[in-house]
Amino acid sequence: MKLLRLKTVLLDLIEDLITNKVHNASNVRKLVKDVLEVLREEFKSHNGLIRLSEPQEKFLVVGDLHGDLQSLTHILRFAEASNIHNMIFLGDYVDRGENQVETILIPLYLKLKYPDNTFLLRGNHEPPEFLPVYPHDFPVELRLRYGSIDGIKLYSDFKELFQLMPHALIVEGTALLLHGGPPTRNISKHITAYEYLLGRNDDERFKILEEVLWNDPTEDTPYAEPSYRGAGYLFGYEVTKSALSITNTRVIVRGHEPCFNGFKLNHDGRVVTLFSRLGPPYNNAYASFMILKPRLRSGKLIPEEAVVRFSLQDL
Ligand SMILES: [Mn+2]
Repeated sequence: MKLLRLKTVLLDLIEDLITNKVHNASNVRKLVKDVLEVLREEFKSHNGLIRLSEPQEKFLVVGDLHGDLQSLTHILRFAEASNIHNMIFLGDYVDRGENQVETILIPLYLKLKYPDNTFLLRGNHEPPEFLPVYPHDFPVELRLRYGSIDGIKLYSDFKELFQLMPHALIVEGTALLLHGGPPTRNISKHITAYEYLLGRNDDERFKILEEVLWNDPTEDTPYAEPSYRGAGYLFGYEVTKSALSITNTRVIVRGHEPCFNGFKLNHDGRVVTLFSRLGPPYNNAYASFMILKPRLRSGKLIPEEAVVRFSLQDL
């Protein structure tokens, strides 16, 4: 396993990628195509669900970024200073924010350089064809930056890339990570984690992907109710309990919802929501990320202790 040398990566990124390559459509297309190849190869083996054995090293988990390059840089510097080599992103890299192109290119670059240490989950703003999202100004931003011909080509490369992003990740015995939430359907003692999180046929696969990308936790019902978002469901603590049991994990870590204090807990601390961006339109006081430590099985996971918060003053 190649160790992530963030100091070098950051220098590369800031000096090279942001100042030069990012302005050149053919460089960006090459980066996207190279990452596509890596993701295509990986998808063949995981089919949408990544399973990692209990980690020997720390993992840093990043929530929604939505174009916030400053927060992303802050988080990478923290990882560098703390000697953390593994990163899991929970999706929603793009839409909103003037730096949304950089904010997705940096995780892609990390994936290319450190494929075994970097995991890029899919968010609802990396939408499947059947589930459009609003606002979705990413394709507009690509056209503005690279012109309409290259911008349209690039967006079509990105769409292919979104299809290959994993839907969920299980850290064995520890955590279930996904963008929205666990599915409210097909809950049974006999279902496997693969069937539960990916569906047992094409029809289920689409419905479950919608839930995984769009669901939010609620304290108002133990099971499920329709979501105010018009897609996905609100899931109650019974769904959380079942999802943890089916996936043999202890906590669900997800993004998707803005949090004024950077993060929030639901269902007795068994659902952690991370929001890793600052600034408008949410103007949240804090953003956050989370550190998953190895050998959690023997100790107690205290979400409040694992979450690191930061504000605009820290950037
Ligand atoms: Mn989202």
